[in-house]
Amino acid sequence: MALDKDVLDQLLDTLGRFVREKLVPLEHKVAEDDAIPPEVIAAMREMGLFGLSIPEEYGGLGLSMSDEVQVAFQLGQTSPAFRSLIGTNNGIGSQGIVIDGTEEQKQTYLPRLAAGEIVGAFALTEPESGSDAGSLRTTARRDGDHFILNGTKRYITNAPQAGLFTVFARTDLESRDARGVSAFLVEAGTPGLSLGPIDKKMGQKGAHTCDVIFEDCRVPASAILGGKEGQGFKTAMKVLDRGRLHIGAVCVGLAERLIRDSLSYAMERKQFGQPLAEFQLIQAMLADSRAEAYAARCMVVETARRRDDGQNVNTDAACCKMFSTEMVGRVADRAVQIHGGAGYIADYGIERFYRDVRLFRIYEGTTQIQQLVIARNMIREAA
Ligand code: COS
Repeated sequence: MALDKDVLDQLLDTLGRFVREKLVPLEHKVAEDDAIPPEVIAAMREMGLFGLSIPEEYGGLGLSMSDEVQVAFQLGQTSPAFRSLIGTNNGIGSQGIVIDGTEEQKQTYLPRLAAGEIVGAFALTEPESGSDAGSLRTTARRDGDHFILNGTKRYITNAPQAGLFTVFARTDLESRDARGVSAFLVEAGTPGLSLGPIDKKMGQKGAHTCDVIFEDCRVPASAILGGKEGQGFKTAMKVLDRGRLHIGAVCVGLAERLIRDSLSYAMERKQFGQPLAEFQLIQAMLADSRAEAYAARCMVVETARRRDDGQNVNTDAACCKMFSTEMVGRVADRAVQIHGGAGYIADYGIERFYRDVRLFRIYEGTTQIQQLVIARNMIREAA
């Protein structure tokens, strides 16, 4: 259900101000400290940002996808680390429960995720299984009315902070593909669950990933998401459909921020006796960025609307993810070019965004996986 227009406008207005006045001034510090200050986390909890996509009956704001992308356009206007903190509770760390969870699982976890009391994480990727998610090797061996988990998950976003992991593991030990995979809800602190050291990343400092290791980690059968074995891979794919659209929206926000910064620099900085913005070769870069960001915005808005209408947006969400993430890469590259030497120097923050946006083309399904999803669906529809 969509929020009342006035309520949504108010939320977007408050969020816009929060981003401009509180988050943007902290960008450099968050990158330097590799941490988001606790008062910012508290303010994000207060604004309900951890529960944007969680239904109201479980304590969230219950935003429609159309509303959620508007929020992501705003939150995208600053360092992605801020968005990442709330990203898993609204996306991959909660949506499995929202979409496929039992009523009891929803009651147990969604209110705490919505309040930001716990952080959720999505444990799919493994050392030997990334794009080929269906080939994962983590096992869940049945032992009476329990399962025993063994395996390692890799690059798990927010794992160092997480209170709840949605873990994908093979319950059909004979299987090799997606069909033998189930999803489990595993709480942090469960004996046998441990974390590796925090990964040193290229960018997005302040957002953390690490390995999650399961060694004879015993969980009750009631921890199976939705209560049904063998459904885990489908749950993962449904969660990613939604996540990919959200990432597309974040990239639009970031591109718009970079275009604004590039334009104001180009209007201020003078060379050959006039502002950079007067040079047609600079104008071409600004115009290309503007048109591409606008195209991405339109795609995201339209796909969100169609998803809210109940249509299958698997292909379109992949189109949005692919186009928007590649688009923001080009926009960030032009932003560095327009800033010239200043674009390469840390003080201006442009090189930081250039590194930050690189991740978007990789996680929640690489560009190549989106191409594959799009083309496979095209062939299937035509057949
Ligand atoms: N919604 C619902 N069900 C879906 C689905 C979706 N979006 N996509 C696939 N499925 C179902 C299929 O219908 C199929 O079901 P049946 O066995 O009943 O026919 C099952 O899931 C397996 O699908 P498929 O045969 O397409 O699986 P593949 O192993 O070929 O994998 C890709 C498909 C490559 C698309 C998938 O592995 C993928 O998305 N990989 C990238 C993973 C990723 O994004 N990782 C990022 C890290 S997580 S942040």
